[in-house]
Amino acid sequence: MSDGKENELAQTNEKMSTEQYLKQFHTDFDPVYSMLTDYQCAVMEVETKFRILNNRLSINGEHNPIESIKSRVKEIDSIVRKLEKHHLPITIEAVEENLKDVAGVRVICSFVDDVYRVADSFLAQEDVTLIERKDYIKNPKPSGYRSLHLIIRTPIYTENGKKDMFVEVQMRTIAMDFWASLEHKLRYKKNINPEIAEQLAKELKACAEESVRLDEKMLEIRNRISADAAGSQS
Ligand code: 0O2
Repeated sequence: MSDGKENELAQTNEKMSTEQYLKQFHTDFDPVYSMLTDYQCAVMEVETKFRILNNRLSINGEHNPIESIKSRVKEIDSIVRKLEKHHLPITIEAVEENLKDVAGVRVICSFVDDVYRVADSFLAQEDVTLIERKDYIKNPKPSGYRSLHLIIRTPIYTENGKKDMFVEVQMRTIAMDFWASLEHKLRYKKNINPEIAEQLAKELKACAEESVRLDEKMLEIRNRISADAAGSQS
């Protein structure tokens, strides 16, 4: 966005309601579209890095560590609501400086050790700068949520040159992803009876504990299969 436009939005901030902000973002769409496209490019760059790692880490007869990759760019309405929640001005500058999860890439691995192996190789790349790491696998959230969260900064190359972008990477196993998808439904369900919600949250917590055991057992079995295969070759 040009400085003029940026100031224009900033000056009117105090007077506008959420609906007006949204209307303005939708009306003044060109710079917003350009910003969202930058985030889309950052998502593509990061996805490509993971796809390359998936190929490289599977040579020498190893399994592919990545099962699937899901990506998204946050919708403009959610961006505005998050800026408001944090009492930030509704400007593109404020988005780019403060919101680190506009571009999101979720990497699903089969096994827990793959999550760390892929994360280490990704973070070792010289154009990937780690900004923040939250290990909810080693320290699950009270809900039972497990994932490795990385906020990174990486460049994209546009027609105007290089631009560093924040990307949030969530890495987890298939079991963790299965759990998180269902729990997310409960978390965002409106008009649910509070008693039922509490009961379901308890059951989901128990499922999260089961899924820890499942991940551990699957890893152990995979290691025994590998050890047996190595033994029969020698
Ligand atoms: P959505 O709809 O998935 O995008 P912040 O980044 O400021 O929002 P925080 O707590 O610093 O908040 O970030 P954190 O803990 O790294 O979590 C951010 C994202 O992780 C969430 O994004 C969820 O995607 C996921 N997450 C975190 N905790 C849980 C949980 O208990 N259950 C599930 N299912 N997902 C979780 P959003 O924007 O909240 O939601």
